[in-house]
Amino acid sequence: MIKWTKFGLGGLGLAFLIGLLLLFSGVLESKSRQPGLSGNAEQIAKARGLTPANIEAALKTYVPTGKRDEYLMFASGGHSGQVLVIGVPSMRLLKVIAVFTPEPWQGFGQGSEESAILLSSGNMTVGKQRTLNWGDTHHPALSETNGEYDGQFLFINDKANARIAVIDLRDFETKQIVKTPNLISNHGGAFVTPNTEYIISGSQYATPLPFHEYAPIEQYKEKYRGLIVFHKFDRQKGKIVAEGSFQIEVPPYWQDLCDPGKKVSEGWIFCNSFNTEMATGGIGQGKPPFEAGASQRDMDYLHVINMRKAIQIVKQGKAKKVSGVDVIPLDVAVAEEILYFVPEAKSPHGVDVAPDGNYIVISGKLDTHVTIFTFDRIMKAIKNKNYEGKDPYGVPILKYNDVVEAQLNIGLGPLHTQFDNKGYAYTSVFIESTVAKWSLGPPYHEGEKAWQLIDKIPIHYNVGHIVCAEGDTVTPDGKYCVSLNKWSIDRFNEVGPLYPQNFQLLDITGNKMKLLYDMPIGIGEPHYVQMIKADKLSPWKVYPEVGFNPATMSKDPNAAMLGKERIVRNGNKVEVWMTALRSRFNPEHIKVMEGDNVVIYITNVERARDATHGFAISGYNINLSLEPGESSTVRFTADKPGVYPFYCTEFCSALHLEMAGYLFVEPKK
Ligand code: CUK
Ligand code: CUA
Repeated sequence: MIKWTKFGLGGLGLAFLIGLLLLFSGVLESKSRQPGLSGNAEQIAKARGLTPANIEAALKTYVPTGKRDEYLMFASGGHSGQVLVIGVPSMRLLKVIAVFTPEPWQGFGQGSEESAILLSSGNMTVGKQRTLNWGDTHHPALSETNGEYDGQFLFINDKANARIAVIDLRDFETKQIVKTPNLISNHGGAFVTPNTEYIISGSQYATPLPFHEYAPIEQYKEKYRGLIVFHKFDRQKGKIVAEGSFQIEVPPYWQDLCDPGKKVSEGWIFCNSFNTEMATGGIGQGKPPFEAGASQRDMDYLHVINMRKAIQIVKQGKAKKVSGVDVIPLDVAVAEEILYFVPEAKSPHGVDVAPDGNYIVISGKLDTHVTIFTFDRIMKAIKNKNYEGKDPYGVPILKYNDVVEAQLNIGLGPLHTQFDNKGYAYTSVFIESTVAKWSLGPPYHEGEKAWQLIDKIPIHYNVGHIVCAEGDTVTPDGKYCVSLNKWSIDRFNEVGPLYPQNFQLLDITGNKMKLLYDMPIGIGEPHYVQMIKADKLSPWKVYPEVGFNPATMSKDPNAAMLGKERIVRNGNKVEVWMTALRSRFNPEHIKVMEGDNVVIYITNVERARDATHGFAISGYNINLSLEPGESSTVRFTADKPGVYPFYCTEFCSALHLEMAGYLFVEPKK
């Protein structure tokens, strides 16, 4: 039994909440014996064992049917290689955007020529060609204008294969996959500059440069290198372009996350690193394993990069072409003074530039502190050439005491930091499984000190990243944060030894954080997420024209159109122009000979919202998704004689089952 009065939740507020529930639950009163589903709100709450805090959380997160969420999260889908779109505060999953992995429902990599080209464009270009069909997505980045999310594009990296994908937020589909030249893997990406001129990405595990060259581990210091990559983005084209893209060679420390400067620090890039020890592992040869070797020193180096100057240097022709890309060699980067190091706490992970652009927050995974540097101090130290010394590659190291603004003890294992609109920062604390709230800079609130720990909330468990509403912009919203937890242990129904991840929604409107909701994630291990105000997005409801090709984002001149359906044979090539409309394909019979090359151009000529058709051919491993207006192409060799039904795979109408046809493949005589 719950004694409502026992909870100190602000009597008035609570009475209001319960009143509200009672008001809406009168209709539910009945004598039915279904505990938890019958009776009034108070009875239901009692039967289900809900506390007043639970009820408050429910009221803050429940979004009734037909109503929209205030924010959308774009979450990395981790190993799934995809991107998840989730509404906040309801935490409803709205979409899985196919990015690096075939996705049959969306017809992605499942027979459509357009998606096959897209997927294979990210293949490694050296050695045996393999179509990569998975990705390890880590960091989604929304495009920005003046440091604000503009709702136009989303970028995401594939750590496993050093790729970056571009998603257009008009149709929420992947438009480009770029294999980063010279890199095997990348971790510190994708991060955008405040006007999305560049998408930044950093290597993680140093490899010989260029990556396809071989060098034994004994030559680690001489031959292995890291890279900071600047992909030039052409907003008009909606594509990453080769012209203007460049890279900077950096020492073989394992570069981790980056964050571009904003406002005062715009034009500068900050990247973490660990393994400045240059440990090379070799546990089998009696050497210290990486985990020990790479964490011997107390300090690693924050890389401070003058991006504007780097751009000039490339323009002056001082870069070297490696695999066709401009790479600023390490010695040039040193000589031209575009790279500096700042000593940072042991085994750092996240680096996060605060909304004002001046504070730069670093967290050391094996430390209990967040460390705050200021851009002002860094600039002053650089100007005065006040160095502590140089690293083995000649990179100047600034004096820690010159650039540090504050250090704050928040708990063991801080990783990533986000910001709100009230002058607070929120840091995920991995080892401790908490989120810490602390005051960013001089006090904004009565009774608080500068750089003070304000609150901590336990999470469940092992938080990696944290995201807050519009948290990477120059004007974060506050209101919600989500703790992106690696372990869920005892939070959900058990589903075998592989547990879901756990996204925990936090209410950050009050002085103390409140846990509102747990969302299990049963697909991949998401790392980072960005959260955008939903009204900044204006996606298409249907494709703008019938015959629209999402790969070119324009009407396809060759699209099949209503009344122009036909089958044309030319030698052993058979071309089919087919339309899909509730509830038929036209044509319904396709007759070809064994060995013919078949091309089907197919258009969904519908204009009604949600009237999507599928197109699957049995035995040929083909399924397309045709959204209203969309035109797509399927190309295959009819090498399996027989009779193959094709049919619509979306339950589009009452006569959906009748939306079918036959492919006849006549055997060769
Ligand atoms: S990383 Cu995964 S928790 Cu790739 Cu941003 Cu920190
Ligand atoms: Cu079209 Cu089912």
